[in-house]
Amino acid sequence: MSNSPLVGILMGSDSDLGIMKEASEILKQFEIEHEVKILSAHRTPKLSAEYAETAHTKGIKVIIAGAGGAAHLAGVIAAFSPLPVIAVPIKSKSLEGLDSLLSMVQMPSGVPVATVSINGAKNAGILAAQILGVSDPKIQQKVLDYKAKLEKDVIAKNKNLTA
Ligand code: RP5
Repeated sequence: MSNSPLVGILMGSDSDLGIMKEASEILKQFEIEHEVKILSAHRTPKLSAEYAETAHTKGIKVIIAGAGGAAHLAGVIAAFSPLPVIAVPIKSKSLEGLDSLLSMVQMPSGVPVATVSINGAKNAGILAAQILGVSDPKIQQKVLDYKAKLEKDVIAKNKNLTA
């Protein structure tokens, strides 16, 4: 494993950690170095911009950003960073995460973020691994192994069906 983190996992609040840790867990499974930070588009806008402007100079290759409600974190990071940004809409208390999803997915032309499903932090981690795997055969092999395991699990479930 490289010592320097390749993926930055950001979240708007520590209240997002319960979901966002799933991105960290799958990256650990793929043995991909990553860092985890709380950064808010609204509460720490300067720190968010600073992180986005400098992450690529420190060896980060992909950023995952989770936020809930008026979820502008991924968009703000994408505005300042040349890196691919994966957005995770966090399920909110009032609107079940639809507000988060729409805040993230409806980016203006020219500033994309790749938005996964509501609370889809695990998929965000897998997508980050797939992006890294394009230029790293070892990581790509781990993704292929993961997919083979998915298939094996479904085949086993079919064998166990009794109905
Ligand atoms: C967003 O507001 C965070 O991403 C979080 O999902 C939501 C609520 O934050 P807290 O009030 O729990 O800190 O910025």
